Amino acid sequence: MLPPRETPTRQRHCLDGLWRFVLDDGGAGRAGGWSQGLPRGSLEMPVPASYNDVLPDPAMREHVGDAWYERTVVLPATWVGKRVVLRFGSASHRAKVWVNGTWVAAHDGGYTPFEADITGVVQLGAPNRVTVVINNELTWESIPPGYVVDTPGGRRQRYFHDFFNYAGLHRSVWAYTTPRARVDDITVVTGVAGRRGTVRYYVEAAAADGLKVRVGLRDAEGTPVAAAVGSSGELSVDNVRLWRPGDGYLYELTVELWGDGAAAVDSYPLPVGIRTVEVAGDRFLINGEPFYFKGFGKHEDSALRGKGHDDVVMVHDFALMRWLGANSLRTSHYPYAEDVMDYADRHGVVVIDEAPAVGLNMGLGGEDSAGRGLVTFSEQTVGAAAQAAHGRAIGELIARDKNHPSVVAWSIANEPESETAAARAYFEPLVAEARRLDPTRPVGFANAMSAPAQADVITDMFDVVMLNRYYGWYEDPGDLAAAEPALEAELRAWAAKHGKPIIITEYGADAIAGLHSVVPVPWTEEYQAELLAMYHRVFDRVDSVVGEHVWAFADFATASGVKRVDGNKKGVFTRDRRPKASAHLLRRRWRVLP
Ligand code: BDP
Repeated sequence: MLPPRETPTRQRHCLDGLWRFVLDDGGAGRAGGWSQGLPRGSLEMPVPASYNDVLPDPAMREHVGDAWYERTVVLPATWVGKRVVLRFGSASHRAKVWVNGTWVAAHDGGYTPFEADITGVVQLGAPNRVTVVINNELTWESIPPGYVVDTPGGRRQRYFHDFFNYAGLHRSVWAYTTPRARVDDITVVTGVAGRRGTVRYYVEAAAADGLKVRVGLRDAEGTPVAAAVGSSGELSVDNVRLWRPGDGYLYELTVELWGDGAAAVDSYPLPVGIRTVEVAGDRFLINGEPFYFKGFGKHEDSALRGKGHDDVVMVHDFALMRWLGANSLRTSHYPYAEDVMDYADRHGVVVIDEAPAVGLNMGLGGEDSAGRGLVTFSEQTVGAAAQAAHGRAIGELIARDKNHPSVVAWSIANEPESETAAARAYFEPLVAEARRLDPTRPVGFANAMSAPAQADVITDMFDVVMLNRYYGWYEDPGDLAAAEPALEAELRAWAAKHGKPIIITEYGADAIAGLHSVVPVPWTEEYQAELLAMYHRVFDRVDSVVGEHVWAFADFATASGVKRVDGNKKGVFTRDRRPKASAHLLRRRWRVLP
């Protein structure tokens, strides 16, 4: 799916800002026809943002159910004759959209974009009412899963993952135009042979009978380097400048549709980084060279905004990662805003791109033991419906992110149950689907500590071993002397069993910023730093380890629970991005580690 861009043939208009907002507790909105106009109220809600923390109201924070957004928009009269599209970067977790009271779109899944052709319902040059209802309930049919319980205090959401169930219009909303005959999708696959780069391209055009596809590739200075005619083909670039970690060099592929006229009918520019990715034995190769991942699992999370995308937070976070010497991140535990992916492309930051499949493991319990006593994979719990939703989520992730050079691997789940035959049956078709959709990138999943090498029965289907490990925290808390050999033995077991590259996708400890002790004890900054240093000693001894992603970049909000103090405190930075002692330790290591 192509993001909206301004081009010689396309315009766009941003619908971010304050929208009218009404929480709907009992489903009155759907029954009462709020799609034809919201009841008058005084609430306004910023977009993009989660709604939960904007107003200091427990009912807003813990709301379970529908929330309605509405605004008026006037789009330029000059758009007459064009195809007009309304596009949402994300709406958590499902949404329905109306324009002037006519239903135009529905979407399930809180972390991927969706759009609607509104040409037939929009009035150009006049006010239009855009209405959206979003619903934040996690169910046994959604990814991530959850369930809603009735309590004496009202309906409550239960879920099995360790981050707050923020909801809202989390990313930008755009109206944009395309010509009727248009470039609908582009796929590029790049290759390198010596000093020559190749860009294979596939263009899907719509309503474009009789039109020709022309493509042209320019380097970052704007100099044309290759061109071709036809809806698919291969471009060749001599003396190629590769996209590399730390050097996000981008070419631009302009795809045009031409008729007999003097100008292109449609024109769309796609940034292209030329690079290769490959797993060879226990190495992870980018451009044929072994790559070592240094960085974090993160969250889209900040004060007040929740999961709302914010350019200030994004640029600051990337700057802090650079300050530390990090070169990569995992989009734990869901696809991040497209702005983040674009930024990573431009700045040479390597990304493991994760599907929103988290909490598929009742054995881990969940923060308030929501999963206790439940079987993970069954028709009453995570069954065929969730598996289908999971497949769709993988499909939408790959469709959205397939052209990003920064993305070097897909993670199709975080800490799922992976030690049972049911898990294998669940994952087999999903792995096959990910490979079918993208045969060019390694596929992995982040393995939970409860399924060590001898217990896991699914890793053979994947290209990389990705491990989340908490020796010295959930296991042997406070005892690094016991944790160190246990960690090393486990990593060696994985290396011996699979011979694949091992990326440590999580390791860390909670630390309350400002809590210190001479003898490092859990929850202090000293203990967090010493734990990381212990892991680093082990990583440096185990050859198959090709990467270290600390959990987590910054402290983040979670559901309430007795193991969480105002959220998860495993951040190397506080939630407002102040460094803990461990940040300085990582900086000393990562700035010299190749
Ligand atoms: C892992 C999860 C991550 C949690 C982390 C923790 O992948 O989402 O936040 O542990 O417990 O199980 O801090």
